[in-house]
Amino acid sequence: MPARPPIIAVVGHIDHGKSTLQQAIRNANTELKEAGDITQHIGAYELHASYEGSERRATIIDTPGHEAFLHVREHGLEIADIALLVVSSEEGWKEQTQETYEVIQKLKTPFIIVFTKIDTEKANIETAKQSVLKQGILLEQLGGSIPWIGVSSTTGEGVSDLIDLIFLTTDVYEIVEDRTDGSVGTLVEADIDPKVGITGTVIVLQGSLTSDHYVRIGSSTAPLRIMTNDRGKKVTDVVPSTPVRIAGFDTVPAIGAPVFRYDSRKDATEAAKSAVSKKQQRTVDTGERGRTISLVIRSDTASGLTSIERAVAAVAEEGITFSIVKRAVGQVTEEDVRIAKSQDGGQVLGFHTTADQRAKRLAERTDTPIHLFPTIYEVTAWAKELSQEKRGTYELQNVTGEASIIRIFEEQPAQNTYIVGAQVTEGSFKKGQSIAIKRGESIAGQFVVESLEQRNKEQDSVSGEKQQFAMRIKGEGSVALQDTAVALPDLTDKSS
Ligand SMILES: Nc1nc2c(ncn2[C@@H]2O[C@H](COP(=O)(O)OP(=O)(O)OP(=O)(O)O)[C@@H](O)[C@H]2O)c(=O)[nH]1
Ligand SMILES: [Mg+2]
Repeated sequence: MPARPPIIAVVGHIDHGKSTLQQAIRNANTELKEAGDITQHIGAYELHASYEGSERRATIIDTPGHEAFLHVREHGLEIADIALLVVSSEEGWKEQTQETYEVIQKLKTPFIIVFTKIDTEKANIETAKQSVLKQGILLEQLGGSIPWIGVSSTTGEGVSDLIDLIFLTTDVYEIVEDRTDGSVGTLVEADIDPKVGITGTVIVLQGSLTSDHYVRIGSSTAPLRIMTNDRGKKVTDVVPSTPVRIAGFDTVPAIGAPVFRYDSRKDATEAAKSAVSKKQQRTVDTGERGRTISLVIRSDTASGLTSIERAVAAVAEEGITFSIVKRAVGQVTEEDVRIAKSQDGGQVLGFHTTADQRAKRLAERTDTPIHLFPTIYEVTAWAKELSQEKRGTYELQNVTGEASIIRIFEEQPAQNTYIVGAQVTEGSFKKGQSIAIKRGESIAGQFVVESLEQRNKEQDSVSGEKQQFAMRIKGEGSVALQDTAVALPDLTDKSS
């Protein structure tokens, strides 16, 4: 099997300097562009370098560090031969470093630890090393065999040593063209380019692609007439381990899927027809009955859509379900608004995209919300707020008791536990029940009643107007004097 250049994934916690490092490696001699944007997609770039007197090539995959993009990091690592696990020497090991490391372990990807930002005032590489050692990762020269290096992407210190280390490390492994399913590569990203239509970024792993071929990914096909490299230049011939952007797909292909090559359009379309289109489950079900929020989701890329799905699933409150009724790459269209409108309370959610004029007009006319967010943070914040709001209105319509908070006996915010005194205004309170804390018009917290006490005796429930009692509650949010505790119906008892 012929050897091919290595594919290197740059992974790690948000803001630890992955994109800047990727640029510094790639452009060892040229000026850095202003980095610092939150990366929201996968990016694949070619590195040309000389190592031990010969010209070498590698493909570097930049991945986002934000927690919402775990799946993008996973895709990146799946095709990588080695990983650069970036750890900021200012911050050391963090949550997404850990999460990413777990993927590296699962896939058994060889990795190099790269301590970034060594030029800054806050940098402390010794502390950063300690944070890595604490994970049981035994670094070279410190009793172990895991290669590591400190770099500054800003001053360039350590960058050429890192490039050497990359080739030194990859040369230990046999990196060959070893696809066994007959495919030529993997799709790493898909988007819609306003000028050339649906495009896919493919990394070729075996054989080659030339401009007279056709490709198929799942049931999506494209001719190879318009192929561009990572610098936007037109190419006609692509060899293994090279990333290439292919324009002209008929439908949006799925990321992570294998790419097959054909000599004629007819062969490609016939194969596409017989390709089983596995309809993915689109509903993000939180497992509880209750309110459903219908969404039409749009993003400029296929991975963006998955990010939206993950973001909304992660924030869904108990009893709230986000149901994705349509997902598509590109701008929000009139048809999207029509579909959202046909659902009770349906909304359009766009991440990193825009809405066309007709869509906006229809949305205004029909009072259908279109929410467009440039970052996944805002998607998460919006979904969180919406699901809390829905939960609030749902439960406040079905309350089984109400009491005013008249004393705070004990506060343990670190454990989210409070012991409060309350006076019933109506209904009843039960041990084990969920309660909401209302402050004015808003919900300040949601808790579970761990224990109830009246006249120094434990009770299972308390009812009756003006009854005073104490309760120990644990949950989320806060509670203060003059708040109202609202006893909530048991969601599992009710069908909605
Ligand atoms: N001084 C200094 N600043 C750096 C260095 N590397 C990165 N930075 C800065 O750190 C910030 C974050 O860098 P990015 O490269 O965008 O971080 P990232 O890991 O790609 O972030 P995400 O893609 O959002 O996960 C930017 O403001 C960079 O300019 C470095 O070596 N030295
Ligand atoms: Mg980045």
